[in-house]
Amino acid sequence: MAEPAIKNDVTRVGVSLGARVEGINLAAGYSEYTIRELRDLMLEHHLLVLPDQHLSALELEAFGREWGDLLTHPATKHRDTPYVQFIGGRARMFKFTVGVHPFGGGWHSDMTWHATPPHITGLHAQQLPAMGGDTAFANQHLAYETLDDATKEEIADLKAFHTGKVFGPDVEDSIHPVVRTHNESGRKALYVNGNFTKYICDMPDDDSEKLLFKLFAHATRPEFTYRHRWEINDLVLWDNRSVMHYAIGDYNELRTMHRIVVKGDVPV
Ligand SMILES: O=C(O)CCC(=O)C(=O)O
Ligand SMILES: [Fe+2]
Repeated sequence: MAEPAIKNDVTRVGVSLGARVEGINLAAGYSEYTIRELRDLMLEHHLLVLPDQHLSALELEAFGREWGDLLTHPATKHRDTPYVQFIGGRARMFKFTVGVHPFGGGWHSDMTWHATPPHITGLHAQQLPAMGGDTAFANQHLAYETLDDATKEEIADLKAFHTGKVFGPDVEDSIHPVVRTHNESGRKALYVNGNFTKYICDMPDDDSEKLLFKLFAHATRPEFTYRHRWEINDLVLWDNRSVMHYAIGDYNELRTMHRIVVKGDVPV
């Protein structure tokens, strides 16, 4: 007998992206069918909020493996497993230093410096400030689709250089297309970000800088965004092929997260 569809328990959380899925308790187990439905919902909404998930780091890892192979991250890992990142700290409210952010501060898609950056990231809220510490997300399909035709034409075949050296001298760099095509939905998305994208290849520095500045500004227009206000035990999953995100550093208290990143394909 087919399992009941979870689609009835899905509500959109933003105009541009995101859906909240109620009625799932991952700690009680899940079927292939549920995973398939979640994958479909991810393709449709680009970000899923699964509230009230009581999972250890190892259980989160096991759930992550349902989506594919997991990557590790050079900057941080959980004490129980290298396949879960432990992200924690006090963002020291508004103490900005140029080029220095709390982990995930600044608009980015995850690990774009990697040869096969993660398709999916999952973040599981452990400890939260009383207020603040939201994460903002921006739909990069909409960002691409709303560019004017001349810009679309200009960037169609461009590639950009992405560096991982912010995480250590031996971390890799990669070159990826400025516009990537989602390998499951076929939809195009803008794929450059202020954290890791250093320059457009085969273009004079000044032109590259101007073009990137223009693209970054457009990509993060508020119209494309959803801002998630976290509750403890929220598990938020997003598609890095479709969205960028920004961890907002507007708090002083401790904020800790468990995180998984699911290996993707080479962006094309
Ligand atoms: O802590 C957050 O809200 C997001 C951090 C981040 O960028 C990430 O987990 O990839
Ligand atoms: Fe991130």
